[in-house]
Parts: sequence; C-alpha cells; structure tokens
Amino acid sequence: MDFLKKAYNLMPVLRESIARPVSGIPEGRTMRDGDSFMLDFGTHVVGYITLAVNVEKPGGDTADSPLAVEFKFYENLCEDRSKVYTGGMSRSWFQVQTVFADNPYEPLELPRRYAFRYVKITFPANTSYAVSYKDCFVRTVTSADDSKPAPLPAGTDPLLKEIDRVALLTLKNCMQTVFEDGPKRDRRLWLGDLYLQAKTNYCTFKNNDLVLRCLYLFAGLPHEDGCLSSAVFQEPVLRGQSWILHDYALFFAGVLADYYRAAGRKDVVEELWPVAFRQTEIAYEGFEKEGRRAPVNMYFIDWCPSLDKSCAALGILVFMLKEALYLAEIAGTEAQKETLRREIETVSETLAAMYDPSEKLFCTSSGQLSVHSQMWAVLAGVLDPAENASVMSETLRRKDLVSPVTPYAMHYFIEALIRSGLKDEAFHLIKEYWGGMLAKGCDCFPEVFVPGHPDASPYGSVAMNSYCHAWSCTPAYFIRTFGG
Ligand code: RAM
Repeated sequence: MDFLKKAYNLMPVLRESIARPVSGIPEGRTMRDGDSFMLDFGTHVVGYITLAVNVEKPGGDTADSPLAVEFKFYENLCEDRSKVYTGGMSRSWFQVQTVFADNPYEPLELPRRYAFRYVKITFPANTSYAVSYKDCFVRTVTSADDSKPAPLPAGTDPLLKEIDRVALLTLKNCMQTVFEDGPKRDRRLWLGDLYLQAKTNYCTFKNNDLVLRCLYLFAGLPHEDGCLSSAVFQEPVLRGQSWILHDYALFFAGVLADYYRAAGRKDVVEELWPVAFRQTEIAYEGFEKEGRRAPVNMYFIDWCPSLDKSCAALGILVFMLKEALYLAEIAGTEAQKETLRREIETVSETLAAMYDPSEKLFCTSSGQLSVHSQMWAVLAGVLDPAENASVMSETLRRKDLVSPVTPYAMHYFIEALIRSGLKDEAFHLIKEYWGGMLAKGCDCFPEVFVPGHPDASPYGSVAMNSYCHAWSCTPAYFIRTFGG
C-alpha cells in the first residue's frame, strides 16, 4: 500500500463541541445600516460560526430584501490593522466574510472554518427592517481528545500550570486533519513544526496516529530527487510545497525517531527508514558541495532577519545525523551506519572548529555571536558535557547575542539548557518568555514573540502573524517531561 493511501486511512475523526460568547451580546438592540457589535468568546476557538437574528419589521410585514452580514474575526484585536496591510503575504488570509442571506429568519452557518476569540458583526445594508440578536455559537473542531492529558502533579508552580494550560489549548486548536502550524494561517503541515508538535503530543493528547498520518503524507509527496517538502498542502489539492529546507527535511528523521520512542513501532521505522536516510544524503551532499559548509539559504532556523545561520545549520545537521544513526541501528544496513558515522565525524569537526575559546562561545564564519549558534552546537554534542554547560552559561550571561524571535527557536534554547544540566535556568526562561506572553493577555501562544518588540513580524505587519501557533506549545512538553 502506498504512503498516501496509508495517510488517507488514518484520517482522524474531528471532535465537535459548542462554544458561546461570554460578552458583547447586544441585548435588545435593533440594528441595520452600518450598526455592529463585537462578541468575545472568552478564549481562542476554531470552528464554524452560526448567527441567528430576530427580524424587526414595523407593521408585522416580512423582510423584503436579503440581509447582508459582515463578519470580521480576530485572534488578537491588533488584526484590525489588516485595513492598512501592505506586506507580501496574501491579504486573503485575513478572516473576513460578507454574507447575503436570502432568508434572514434562518440561522446562518458560515461554511468556512475560522480561528478567533472575537468576532465583529456588522449589518451594512440600509434594509427597511431591523434585526436584533437571537443567538450565536461556534461548532468547534479538533482531532485532540481533551480527556487524554494527565493533570499536572499537585504542587506544580501556578505559573507553569497556566503556561501548560495555554500550551495545551494552542496544540489542541492546531490539531485538525493534520498538525496545522496555525489554524488562521497557513493551516498547513510543516515538518519543522510537526517535530515539536509531535513531541508535545506524546505527553499530552497522545494521538500517535495523527503523527503517523503526517509522516506518511510527507513520505508520499517527495520531490523528484527524494527530498521532502518543507510543508504539505491539503487544499485545494494534496501536494508538497516547492520550498525546500534542509533542516525541515532532516527533521523527518527526528520525528520518526521520536515516534518510535513513543509508539515502539519497529515496522514503521523499517518502512520509512529509506525516506529518512535519503534526507541525510541530500543534506550531507549540500554540505560537501558548499566546500564543507552549510548552504545557509536552504536552512530556516528562525525568522530572525540578521541571523548568520552557518553554525546553527551545522548543529542541526549533526543532531539529525545522530538521530538517523539511532534509526539505522533499528533498520539500516552496516554500510549506512558506517556512512552516517563518518558524516557525523566530518561535520562535527567543522562545527567544533567554530568554537572560539576567547569568547567561550561558537562564532559563525562572519564573526556573529548568536543564541542560535550556541544552542544548536550544544544539541549537536560536539564538545564535552562540561564545555557544553559552560557555553550555555555564557549564552545566558551575555546580553549582546542575536536572540530567537520565535517560540520555535526558543524551544531549542530551552532544550540545550536542559541537556547541558541547566534545568533551573531553563525553567526560569520558560516562565520569563512564555509567562511574558501570558502577561500580554495571550489566549494561545503566538507564532512570533519578542519581549519589548510588540511589532515584530516576518510579514511586515502583526496583523498577519498567527496568534495560535503550535510550534510554541512545547512548554507542556518540558513541564511534563522534566517537571517544574
Ligand atoms: C511560517 C509558518 C510555519 C513555519 C514556516 C517556516 O511561515 O507559519 O510555521 O514552519 O514559517
């Protein structure tokens, strides 16, 4: 059976529930001709909205024209800035819809799925009749089972508890027929995002089949040379994205290794091992072709415009070659293991040579010092444990390093701290960074967060940013795996 067929057979059933607004209901108000109101659902929801109104026609006549209703959805109220958006990403991602109801007496369910906390509803037309609020609700959808996450142990730090709660909601609202990056935009399965979502899933919602479905989707939609796409579109047709990222393709080995650790399915490793191994071949070829350097334009790492990725990219390459070797021990040939060992040694040597003893840090080829270089070099494990701990302590001490702008990159910073024995510092940082998002009133964790820079956006406007982005859900993984 081919991979896409297997993915299709693992299509999850979506669980539904009903959510109603908690405030903003315009009790008793009659509205038309530009009148509007804003409902607040109290938290982030993903699903299909229904609105019902009473028709108020003087003299008891029935409505004599369609009812126009304009809906504007907001995950975050800053999305109102969409009016002046000039960035390159399509404006059609903004969540607005105007509907013309021929029968205003019927409840109106919008066919599109929306992700939001607030909805502004306007009646723009000069109808001869007015309307008043009758009901509004959202049929929410997710493939996550709320009963699965275990309660945190009594005595867990209250801030960590709150961070965990919001992390779970973030992941849940992104768990649909695949692990979506964000339910507002791009609603797409990305390999780099999947790696972190799957890790968190195993210790929360435990939907192992959804991870497996996503692995099959990637495996079933490779480029001609076997390289995996960085993302998969389900709509308008199922296809792989053309953009190739070596780090994302390499993470296939990471996702598969974690899947094996969680689900213990040797048959899946045997089946998907050739796909994982091919990604290491392609990434290693890229390294050789570039004169034993990383082809940095082929690596994502973070949405950090000034970042020199030369060191971090090598760190990811070593880290994933090691994950591939772990898989090779289960399903690979002797020759493949040998190749991987040799590659790990070669790339590790190149990376270790980037350590600058005078700075006590890794330094890129252009002389840049970044958190990204340190965390990935440490995760690659090219120094001994004491040196790794010293690199991470120095990283924490220095305030002049280029720093992560996404919770995605921040995840690896935390992981590198924990792996080098600095668990208290890691949890302090979780509380500071993710706690900082809570202090800003986040209902879910966003795609981008830079303390002190509320306007940070890779897209030219915060209106385009996603405010429920699953790559930011990993505190739940840290809290549940390493305690508080
Ligand atoms: C953003 C997406 C996704 C990420 C890519 C590289 O556009 O939201 O989460 O993986 O960047």
